Amino acid sequence: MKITPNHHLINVEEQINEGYRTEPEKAAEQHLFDADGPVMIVGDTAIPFTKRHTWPLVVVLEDVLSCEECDQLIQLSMDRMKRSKISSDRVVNQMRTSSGMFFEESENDLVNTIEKRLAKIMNIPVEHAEGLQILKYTPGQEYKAHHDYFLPTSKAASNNRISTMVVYFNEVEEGGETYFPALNISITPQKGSAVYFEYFYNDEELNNQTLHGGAPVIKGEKWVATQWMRRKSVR
Ligand SMILES: O=C(O)CCC(=O)C(=O)O
Repeated sequence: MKITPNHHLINVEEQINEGYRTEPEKAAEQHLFDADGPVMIVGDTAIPFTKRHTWPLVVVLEDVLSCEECDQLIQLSMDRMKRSKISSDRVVNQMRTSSGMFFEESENDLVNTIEKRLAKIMNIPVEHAEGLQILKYTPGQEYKAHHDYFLPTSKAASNNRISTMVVYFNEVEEGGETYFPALNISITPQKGSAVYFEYFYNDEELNNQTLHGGAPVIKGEKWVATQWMRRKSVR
């Protein structure tokens, strides 16, 4: 049988359910992202990336979207933006003051192409991808530091998130960095670039360290897309 990331994820889950894991599996941590080399080839495009942190893995990628794709996604979402909510219960909270919307899965050709590209980069089958979320921040708006995975007490944790990619649609005049306080990393949005990180480690401490937030925008606007991957298929 050909081993795909999908099979790998399901096998790991089966083993956990059975309470069986070998000593080497317990000790070994693996990255989901194929982080060998400084460039990833996706279709006919070379996507350069820089590792900003290895455990947990935080990678900054350039040229994930073209300028035209960024502009088109802003155009397609701007009339559908609503005040952002948080957690699986979808509640309004001061943690997150941006506005946002979700595209339906493969809602149109552009979204379909981009979902497939992001899944390829994230090295997870597109069936594990939540609908693409678009966020817009105006001055003063932010997303305070949080984890993307659900707490074990949440119903959503039975098919938890395992990795995230935040893609930047524009350069922000001032503020709006994505920051990881536990890792002392801050990423300045560049049009078409992205930050990727994952939290599918055996060691919960590594997962905890992916705490991150969107710093308040001081001047200008900030537009991003967030792609979350789940451990099991969602479509
Ligand atoms: O806006 C950002 O820089 C981060 C967004 C984010 O943390 C998220 O969507 O989970």
